[in-house]
Amino acid sequence: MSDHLTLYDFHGSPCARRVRIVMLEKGLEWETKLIDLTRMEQKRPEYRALNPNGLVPTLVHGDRVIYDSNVITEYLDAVFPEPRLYPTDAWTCARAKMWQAFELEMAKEYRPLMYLRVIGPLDRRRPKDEVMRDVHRSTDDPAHIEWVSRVYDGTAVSEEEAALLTGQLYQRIDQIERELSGEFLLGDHFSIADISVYPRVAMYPMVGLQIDPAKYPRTTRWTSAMSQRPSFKHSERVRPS
Ligand SMILES: N[C@@H](CCC(=O)N[C@@H](CS)C(=O)NCC(=O)O)C(=O)O
Repeated sequence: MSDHLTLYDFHGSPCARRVRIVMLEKGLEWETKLIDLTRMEQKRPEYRALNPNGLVPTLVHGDRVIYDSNVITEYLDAVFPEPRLYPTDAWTCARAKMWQAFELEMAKEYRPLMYLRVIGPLDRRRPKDEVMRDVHRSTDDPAHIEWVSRVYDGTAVSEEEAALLTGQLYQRIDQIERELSGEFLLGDHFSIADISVYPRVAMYPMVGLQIDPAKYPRTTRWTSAMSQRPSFKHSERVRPS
């Protein structure tokens, strides 16, 4: 089997970024194929043939297709074990995976705000019929079509709902702040837990949520240390530099 790696990716996708970080940590090279989430390309039949969930990222390794960022990172860690990013000890590995589960919950709270505050304004730079034409090119699923229409109109998420989601997202930072007892989420060891959670936290400002260093000193220390790591820096862009 060929060792060629192709990542289906999109700018600003925290889920794809954690895969980029893992590949950079392991010194892997890969090809990038962009899936434009603002045009709902993730719902196109040809992409869903690779990833039935219609979400980014998907990794193709030789003739193997792997989707879901946590599945992909665990697969990469098994196939390219150096350096190990998933702890080998059962309890430490369980703790790392609980951070991944935590991040999956954060993602549910984050997604509506992303559409309200980022994708909606981006869409509105074009006439609505143009945006809707692109969506129809990607999918005929009425749920997705309706969602894009509401995102365009700014009615997908109400301000009341946005305020509740904001509260929940800050509770997540409260938890990180409470649990950060060392340099990393698992204490003294850098691991997949940091790689899984950081990309989401780093995107808080994008949806208008600032992380106040006075209120969150440990979280701020952790995010700034992580952001200096070469793999984290180089993963900011979809193509490695
Ligand atoms: N659990 C999945 C979630 C993937 C996911 O939600 N991806 C986002 C980008 S970070 C996406 O494709 N969003 C488009 C959509 O919601 O339709 C994973 O970790 O891969």
